[in-house]
Parts: sequence; structure tokens; C-alpha cells
Amino acid sequence: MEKYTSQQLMDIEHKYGAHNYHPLEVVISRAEGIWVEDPEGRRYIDMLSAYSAVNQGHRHPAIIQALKDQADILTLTSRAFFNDRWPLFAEKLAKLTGKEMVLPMNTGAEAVETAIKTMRKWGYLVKKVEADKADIIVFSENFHGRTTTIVSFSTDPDGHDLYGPYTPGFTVVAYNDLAAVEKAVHKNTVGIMVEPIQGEAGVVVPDEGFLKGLGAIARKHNVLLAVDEIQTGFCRTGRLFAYQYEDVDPDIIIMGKALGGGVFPVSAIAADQEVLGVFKPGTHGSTFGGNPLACAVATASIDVLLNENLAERSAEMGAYFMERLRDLQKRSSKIKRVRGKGLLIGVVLHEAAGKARKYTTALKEKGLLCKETHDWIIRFAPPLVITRADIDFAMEKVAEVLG
Ligand code: IF1
Repeated sequence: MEKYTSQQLMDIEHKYGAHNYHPLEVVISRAEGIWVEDPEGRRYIDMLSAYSAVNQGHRHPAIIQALKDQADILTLTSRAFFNDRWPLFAEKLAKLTGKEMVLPMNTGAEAVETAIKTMRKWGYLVKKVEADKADIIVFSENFHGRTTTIVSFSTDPDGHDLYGPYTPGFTVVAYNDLAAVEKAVHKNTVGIMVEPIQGEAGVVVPDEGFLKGLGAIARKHNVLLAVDEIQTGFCRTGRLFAYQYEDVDPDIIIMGKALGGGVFPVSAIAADQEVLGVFKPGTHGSTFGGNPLACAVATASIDVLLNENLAERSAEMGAYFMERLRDLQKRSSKIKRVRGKGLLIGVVLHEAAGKARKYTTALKEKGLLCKETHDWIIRFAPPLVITRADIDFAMEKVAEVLG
């Protein structure tokens, strides 16, 4: 391949690629573990992990080996036939989640759509809700994906506006407000869908007891509770799933991102037979969902999380990183708040410090790739294989920029 400079590549993208993103001005052309490199050979620590899709680290050897091995044998069959990988991956993911069944898709948004369809269908078939009246409770500042139905209940104008007509059947209530949820439930409510921590909203951690409270409301009113663990799952927050911090048993677990081990999209939902059993042949599906290559990669991705104790590691390194950031906060006029769980960390800046983009650009110059969310929040979410020494190294740079 002809060699291009970063500038040339950014210019070409600007000309031919739709402008639906505003990336930081860095081109990544190779990566390994927590490190990424640009065409000029400059190295950076990845503090975003592709929005938590690279929890296992870039190109984890065991995951890449599984990819290569499976590519040599069988890649795609469709679900018109059985294949020899999906049954075993289904069993593994069911046991991992403690649910009876799983349904595989590809992207996160597809898994969310699958959860919505499941809740509605369960509502009509099991709860016996009036035809076409099913309602699902969601939360303000939610982020669940980009399909027309999902953006219908987004409260972010950028994600939502000018995509109507919008899909009805959703009631938006304030996050972290159990009384508001209790008030919003009515006879046609079939589900509650929630992020255990709101990522896009700026790493918003609800009060302890919120998820448990949602579980109690769901039981009381015969409503399904669906947790969107697409971003918070697979050890990101210091547990296998973020909901496990609380004594709650959600009916539907929605998974994506790191299930694909940083290789390609793999998503799924898990639930018991009483819930996922609503699907009969022909009522839902996907050409690529459950394909053998994806199943091999996802199986290896889960093995890495378990074999390397990445939940414990995320909890430990996250606590250390947050302690170092809070220590810096004491000496900084720029940092207003540090919040998060495990290695999903948000640093909220004082408005007087100026917009976060200025700082993510400065951090990039020093070799740290971070992404701002909204105008005042910087997200730190490195691959979970990061070490204490790496964090010390990163903190030197963070202190130079935010100290
Ligand atoms: C973008 C945020 C992260 C998600 C949750 C479902 C999905 C996502 C909780 C959809 C996806 C992404 C997508 C990416 C930006 C990003 C994001 F900033 F928007 F919030 F990660 F923090 N549920 N999150 O976080 O999954 O269909 O993309 O596979 O859209 O630009 P997907």
C-alpha cells in the first residue's frame, strides 16, 4: 500500500467521507495492547478503547489467534443452517450471564432493537397488553444507539432532531429518580430500559439502590427490566456487568462492544426462556448474527476477560486512576469532579477552564488519546490491561495539561 501522511489521510477523509464525526486530529495506523501509533510513528496511549469495545486491549494475541484459526475453517453460514460454533457460544454466553437463552446480533443498536421487540412481544403474548399499546420506560440523557426507533426516544437534539416521524411507545423519565419511574408505570407498560451508568451523558453514576429499585418496580408491576450493558459490560466498570454492583436480577441483558474483542461487531441479548421464548422462527433475525467467525472471536474475548481477571483488574486500576485524578483535582483549578466506576471515568471540568476539546487536543500532543463528551467532560477509559506504571506515566501528562 502506498504510504500516506496523517495530513493527507485526514484531507482525503474530509473530502470523501460524510462529516458525521469530528475526530481528534490523529490518524491511527497500528495498535497493540494499550498503545496506538500514527503513520509518522508517534505513539499514544489509547484512553478511549473504541468506546469500550477494546477492553481486552488492541489485537489481544488469543483473540487474533481465534480469528485467524476460524478464518481458515469457516466464516459465514447464515442461520438457514446450523454451524458448529454458535451452539457452543450460545451455551457459554448463557452460562456467563446466568440466563437460559441468548439471541445474537451484530451491532449494539441491533441488540437494543432486539430487546425492544422482545419486551413488546412479551407484553402482547404474556402480559396481554392491548394491541399496539405497549409502552417502554427509558431515561433522559440516554444513549442506546442510532436507529430511527432508538433516536425517537433520545433527548439529545443532535442525535434526535430531523429524523422524524418518530416511533411512539416510549416514556422518558428522569434518570436516578425512582419516584418518577413509579409514577410513569401504567397498565400498558411492558419494560424499563436503563444504562447502569450513563456513558454518553458524561459517565453519570446513579445513586446506590437505583437499579435495585428499578428491579423492585419491575416485579411489582409485572414489567421487564432490560439493562443496556453494551458500554458498561464485560468488566469495564470493575464487575463482569455493572448491574452486579447491586442486588438485582434484570430480565434482559443487552451486550455488544467488547463482546467482539476489539475485532468486529458482535452483540447479543440474554434472557430466560419465558422472555426470549416469544420469538418463533421467522419473527426476528440477522444474516450475520451468530456467524462462526463472530462466535469464535466472542468466545475468545470472553475467555480473555475471565482468564486475565479483567474485572478485578479494572476495579483495582480504576480505583488507583481515580485516586490519582482526585489527588490532582485538589491541586487543579480546572477539575470540578472526578466520577466513575472501574476504568470508566469521567473528569468534569469547571466551565471557566474552557471547553474539554482544548484539553483533549493538548493531551493528544502529549501522547494520550481521550475523548470529550459534551463540552465539559473528558472520558478516561483505557483498555483494562493497563498497568499501574502505565497509569503513572499517563498521570504525568494529565497533570501537565490539567494541573
Ligand atoms: C457513536 C457515546 C459511547 C452505547 C450504549 C448502545 C450503543 C452504544 C450504552 C449502540 C454505543 C457509542 C456509539 C458511538 C459513540 C458511543 C458512545 F458516546 F455515544 F455514548 F460509547 F460512549 N448502548 N455507543 O454506548 O451501539 O450500535 O454503536 O454498536 O454512535 O458515535 P452500536
